[in-house]
Amino acid sequence: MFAAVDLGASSGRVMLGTVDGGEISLTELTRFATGPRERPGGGLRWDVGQIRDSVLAGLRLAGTPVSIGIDSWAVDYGLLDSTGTLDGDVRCYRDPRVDGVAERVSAVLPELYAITGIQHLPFNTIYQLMTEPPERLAGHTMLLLPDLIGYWLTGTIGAEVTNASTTGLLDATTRKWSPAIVSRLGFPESLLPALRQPGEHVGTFESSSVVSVASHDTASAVAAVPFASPRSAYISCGTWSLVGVQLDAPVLTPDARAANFTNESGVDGSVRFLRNTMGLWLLNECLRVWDVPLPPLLAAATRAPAFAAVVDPDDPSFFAPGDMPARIAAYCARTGQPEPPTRAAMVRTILESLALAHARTLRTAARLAGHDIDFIHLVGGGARNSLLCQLTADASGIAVLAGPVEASALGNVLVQARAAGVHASPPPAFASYQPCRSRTSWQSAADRIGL
Ligand code: ADP
Ligand code: LRH
Repeated sequence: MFAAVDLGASSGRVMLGTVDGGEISLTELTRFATGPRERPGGGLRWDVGQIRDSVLAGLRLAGTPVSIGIDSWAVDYGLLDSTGTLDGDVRCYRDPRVDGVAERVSAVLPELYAITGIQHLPFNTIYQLMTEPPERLAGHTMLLLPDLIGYWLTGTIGAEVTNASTTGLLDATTRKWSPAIVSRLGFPESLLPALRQPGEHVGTFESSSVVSVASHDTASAVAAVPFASPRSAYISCGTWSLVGVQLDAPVLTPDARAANFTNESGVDGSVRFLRNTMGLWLLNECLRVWDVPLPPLLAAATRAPAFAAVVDPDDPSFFAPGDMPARIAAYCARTGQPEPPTRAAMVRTILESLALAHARTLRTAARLAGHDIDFIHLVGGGARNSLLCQLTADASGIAVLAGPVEASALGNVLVQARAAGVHASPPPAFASYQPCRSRTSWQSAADRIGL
């Protein structure tokens, strides 16, 4: 038995994974909300104390698993002082402190993309670190969230490489911290701990080994994609939609940079060549305002008329937490479209807009990777949204294979099983959606907002 701690930006869970005849099954031991909180006086933080306590409570229900692995969302970190104590809060990547920082770094380091291959996202760790006062970095060690939780379990320090690749400080070719970036930006070398590979034993918690899995949740999710062919793409769909393909080597070309594609490190030296799209965040934020359950709303959205309005999910106005329905209404007004008249119509607008963004990004991925896409594997919580799966098939003209839902936890268990010498493979997709609506209507919807 293996315990997988999987921390998503909307919920965290501790799962127990068992492998029987090569097949993994998961039992959910605990699930808890993780979402960021506004701190009095300003600033968005994660409540890492509560996350740690919930993880410990979940692990207590796990008995004595062979091993424990931890994965979470990327880029966010805590700073340990010289006594090994967390100094200050763990800020959320949606905190506005990073506004304008990326432009400053580009001026000093124009070759950043050529070194790291990492998509320009304003919240990458490199930009967050630039906002720290130098005295907060001196004598401190940066631990990404799964490494921080692992440190609290084992007392050992390290940086798992798949998640380290999201920082914007790792060289995509050597898969080591980039000395050029660290020295040019003046970060102390002691800030970055030694790298760890997925599958390494990193310490012990009670009587269980703690194994460094693919600790970036998206790396774990992609490790669990049951690829139907080498030319299949994936969408890891939860708070974000991570849309791309798996490659053997990074693509660091000016074209890839212009398309803002990222080359994150995956297991076994693979590269996750993908682009972030805003994802189900838009829907979650609407639900938070409306305070209603999702399933009946999705049923109503299935019956709502198509293309009431369309939005660009990556519009910066949707990034911060807040009144999402009002922001979507404002976007529609700005682009000369009627406001979706009902909640169901609003949900349909969000899902059609996500499907369009998925299709657009997949077209770019195919162009940059130099091959057509046979199937789209849609994994993560979004795989439960059959309307989104069907719309994605329709908008792209490519069949969507849905599932697994708990892809990150499964990828987490896969790496642990392998480290223990147990053969395991991901479960197959549980549903498939064939494209069945003309793509012309999608193009005219996209044309409305110039996409
Ligand atoms: P994260 O790891 O980013 O927290 P998940 O992969 O857990 O995200 O996916 C969470 C999303 O899954 C929710 O935001 C919701 O939109 C979707 N989801 C969860 N349950 C259902 C359901 N019953 N039907 C449709 N969608 C669902
Ligand atoms: C998804 C994810 C994604 C990152 C974002 C910060 O949970 O890890 O891959 O870009 O969160």
